[in-house]
Parts: sequence; C-alpha cells; structure tokens
Amino acid sequence: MSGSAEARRYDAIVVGAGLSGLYSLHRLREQGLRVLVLEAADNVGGTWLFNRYPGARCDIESVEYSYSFSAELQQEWSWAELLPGQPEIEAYLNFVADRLDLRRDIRFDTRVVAMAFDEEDASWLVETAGGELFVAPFVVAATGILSAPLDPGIPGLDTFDGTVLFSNRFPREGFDLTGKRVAVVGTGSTGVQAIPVVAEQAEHLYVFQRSAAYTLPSPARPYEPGEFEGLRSRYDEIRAAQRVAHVGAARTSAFSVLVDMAGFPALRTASREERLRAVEERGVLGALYWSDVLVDPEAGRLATALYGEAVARIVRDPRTAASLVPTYPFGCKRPIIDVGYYETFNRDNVTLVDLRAGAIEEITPTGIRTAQGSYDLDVILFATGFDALTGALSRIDVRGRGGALLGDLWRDEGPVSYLGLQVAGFPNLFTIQGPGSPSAASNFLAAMEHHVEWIANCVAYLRDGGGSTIEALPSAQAEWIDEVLSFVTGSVLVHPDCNSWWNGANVPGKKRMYTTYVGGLPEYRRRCDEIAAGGDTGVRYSGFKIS
Ligand code: N01
Repeated sequence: MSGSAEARRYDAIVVGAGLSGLYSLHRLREQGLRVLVLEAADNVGGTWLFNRYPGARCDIESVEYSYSFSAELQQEWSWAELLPGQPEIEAYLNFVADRLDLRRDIRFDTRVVAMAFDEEDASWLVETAGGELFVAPFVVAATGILSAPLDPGIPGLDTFDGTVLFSNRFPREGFDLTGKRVAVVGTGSTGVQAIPVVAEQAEHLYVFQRSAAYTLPSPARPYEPGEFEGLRSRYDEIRAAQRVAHVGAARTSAFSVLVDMAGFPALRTASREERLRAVEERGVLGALYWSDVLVDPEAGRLATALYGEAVARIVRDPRTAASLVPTYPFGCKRPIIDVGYYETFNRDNVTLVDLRAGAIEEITPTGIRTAQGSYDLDVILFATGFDALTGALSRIDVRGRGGALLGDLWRDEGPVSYLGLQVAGFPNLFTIQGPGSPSAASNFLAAMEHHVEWIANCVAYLRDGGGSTIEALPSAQAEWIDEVLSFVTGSVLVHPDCNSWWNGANVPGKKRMYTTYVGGLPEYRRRCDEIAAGGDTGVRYSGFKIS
C-alpha cells in the first residue's frame, strides 16, 4: 500500500452502498460521525443493482424485506408486489438514498482494493483502485454476502462466438433473447427464477443442470387494490411479529416451509394413501410438509422419493421428470421458490441437459460441448452463484495486526469470526453479516439491521471514552465457532452430499465449513446484546479486547 501522506480522514469508512451500507451510513451519521461510503458501482443497490437477470425477485415479503428503522420510510413508500421484483427493490433503495440524503457521502465508481490496520495510529488506511487513500479509525465492511461472482471455470469461455451473460452482472439495458438459442447454466435460486422467463423469450432454451433443485411454488403476485394500504397501517404489528420470528420473517418466505413443517404429521408413519393424497392436494409441497423430514434421514429419503412423484405429475416426459429430482436431502441448501419452473419443462422449446449423465467439457466457438453431446448456442447465461460470505472481503487485500491477510486466514482456517461481527486480529473492522451470524439462513434484512445497530452502538461506546480499539479475542472466536457448529452437527445441514454456498463447497479449494448461526435471530440478538452490555460479569463487550 502506498504512503498515507495525502490520505483523507473520516470517523468511519463504510465499504459498499447496498442495503447494509446505506443503513450504516445513515445510522453512523445520525450519531454525529463524519462517514464516507466507498462503492464500486455507479449507484446504490449492491446485489439488487447487479442481479437484474430476467425473473429476479425477492423470496421474502416486501413488508418484511424492507427497512424497519424508520416509520417515515415505511409510510412514504408503497410496495406494489407481495414478493418484490428486482426493479422495485432497486427503486426502493434509490428512494431511501434520496429521502435520507445519503448520496452526498457516497463515492461511486470507487472500488476498494486494499485496507491495512495501522497499529500506531489505531486506524485503517483504505486504498481504492484509483490510488486514492482514506483513513478512519473504524471500517464497516458492508460488502454483501452474495456479491462476489463465482467464475464458472469452464475452459474455452473466451472462444465462444456468441454472447456470454452472467446473472449477477446482467446488462442494465436488458438483453433481447428473442429468436436465440440460449443456455442457462445453473439451477440454484437464480437459474430457477430465470429459466421460465427465458423460455418465454428464447427460440430454444437448454437448461444445463449439475444438481437438481428442490423448488416450491412461489406466492409472488401484485398486491390487490388497497391490500398494501391495509398492511401499511399494520406495520407495528408486522414488525413485532417479525422480531420474534426465528428467521426474521414471520410472513410468507422461502423459509416458510422449514418453519411450518413441524406442524404436520410424520411422513415415516403415514400410510401410502396419506402420502399420495398430500401430493395430489398440494403438489411438491405435499412431499415435504411432514414433521420428520429434516430430522429423520429415512423420512428425508421418503420425502425425496415422494417429491419425485410430485414432479412426475407435472413434467410430462418421464426422463426429464426423473432428472429433475435431487439426489441430496431437502433442507441442506437454502430453499428455493419459483414461478412455473417445472411446467417450463413441458414446453417444446425447452431441453434439460442433465450434467450428471455427462459433464460440461468445454465451451467452443459454437456452443457447449459435454460428455453427452454438443449444443449449438447463440447466448450462454451463467447463473453459477457466488463465493459467498467471505468472497467479497477475501478479494480485497485486508491486512490486520502484523500485516496478516484476512483472505489467507479464511482460506487456512475456514470462515471464522466472532459473532459474525469481527475477526480476531482485525481491530475496528466490523463485518456486516460475517460468517457465524444468522445471515445466510435468515431474512438478510432483519439480520442486517441488527448488525448495523450493534456496530453503531459499539462505536458510540468507544467514542464516548470506552477506548480506541476493539478486537475479538481468538479464544472467544474459537468458542463462538464451536457453538455455531454445535447447532448443526449431525444435521441435514452438514450432509456430505450437499454442496452449496452455505458450506463453501461450491467454490473449488474453499474450506468446507457450515458457519451460519441457526439458533434463531431472536436468540442471536439476545446473545449479542448481552455481550455488549456485559451480562452477569458486568464487563462490557465480553470476548472482545478494548484498549
Ligand atoms: O447460486 P447457487 P444462485 N457448471 O450457488 C451451478 C440468493 N438468491 O445465484 O449445485 C455447471 O445457489 C450449481 O450447481 P451445483 C439465495 O440466497 C435469492 O442461484 O454446485 N453448473 C448451482 O445449480 C440463493 O441461495 C434469490 O452442482 C454450475 C448453480 O450453478 C443465493 O442467492 C434469487 C457450475 C448455482 O446456484 C445463490 O443463488 C437468487 C459449473 N461450472 C439468488 N458452477 C431470491 O430471493 C455452478 N453451477 C429468490
């Protein structure tokens, strides 16, 4: 990193102007801090700015996937859809940025490439791609958990004569797929959302599926006239329910199935007639809504088989239907909800390429060559996911005490952190939704608001005379990670057949480790607040060293 002579000083630097960065700026500014936000893009929005692929939509209700900290924002913004689409969320974030006058403290088109902790000055020196330097005692990494695109790593990509698109950096002006032979590679939440929409536009769609997905029908729809107004008048009640909900969402969401299953009878003891009736009445949902599916491996296997029967009732071609059935247990990946996914495979212009029958070998000038044949294409749309949770910060040269590199630490030890808020050895660097917090398995927005508020309170405490640095103790970090892992030991979440961004197995070479806190958002909040307040010991911020 270059010298710090001309570095500009702030009280806090926030990296990223997505959902977390915007609230961090607002909150810290309200506390009287001089804050600068550095944002690589040319506008606010973070992941909701980049992921503008066809069909992009949230899987949590808008009244819960929105800021709860401001009654004014809630009353002034009107949601048009139950589960908002990408354009509506992007518009909402622009509204928030303008309404709270946030843009004046955001530098757009400014990518942070390095950050180093200066132990003598107890501050961070932050360097941008343009070579500018900024200094602040506190850095808030609002860099997002699903913001570092994963390179599909397929040989020959550069040789393709057609158009290559990526869901997580889709052209702002859109892309007309009419009359085109299109491949969608990837069938996670993104692919499953994009596929039905692409199928309606493309001349022919080839879906390249490496792992089949469990996906449940989405309740997405526009609000009926007057419906949102009714909800708006009940925001206090809605937020109160959300606050005590395990996943930070009390209404319909992708997580509903996991929460609701417990109330159903056991699959293992159900008769064949009862199982079939459930599928007849509720389709794929009927295969999964049983109380024992997540906790009893045999019930999980029965549910997968039943799910296959439900899919076969929708998808007419038996071979395609069989290929669409997952081979790993339900619940070990983040649930997916879709609009017309399985029905799409009944269209004449859609072909499923099950890569379990022959993997992709290379991309050629004319298309994709697999071990089972070649496909001529005009467009390839990659929906291949992210280096989640740690990817964004690992791609920045973040150096803590003694010049230790955060990316190296996470590569060698796995995604460790204390509470998901700080990593030992990196004083005064706060991570929003870091590993070890409920982030990945919760309503991101609810979890994020708590993190921003906790961090802001911590910064206020330090500035009020509490000290100049705060850093997680290695022992507290190790105990926390042990506790986080203890929740999932032996559970479906660490099933060896489950490769996902939840456990890092989707990134070649990344240490496989499930580090999401699944004890529930209310309990997590209580723990964090107790740690900040000192609990029985009266020592504030236990597990952290303050100096
Ligand atoms: O990414 P993913 P995503 N060749 O990692 C496949 C949130 N989200 O962007 O499973 C062929 O889930 C990969 O195959 P496999 C949500 O939290 C939310 O879809 O590794 N295939 C998989 O099928 C979600 O969980 C919303 O075998 C390759 C897919 O690509 C998270 O973002 C919408 C491949 C990646 O799936 C991530 O979802 C969208 C290769 N080389 C996203 N590499 C909503 O709110 C990867 N794949 C609704």
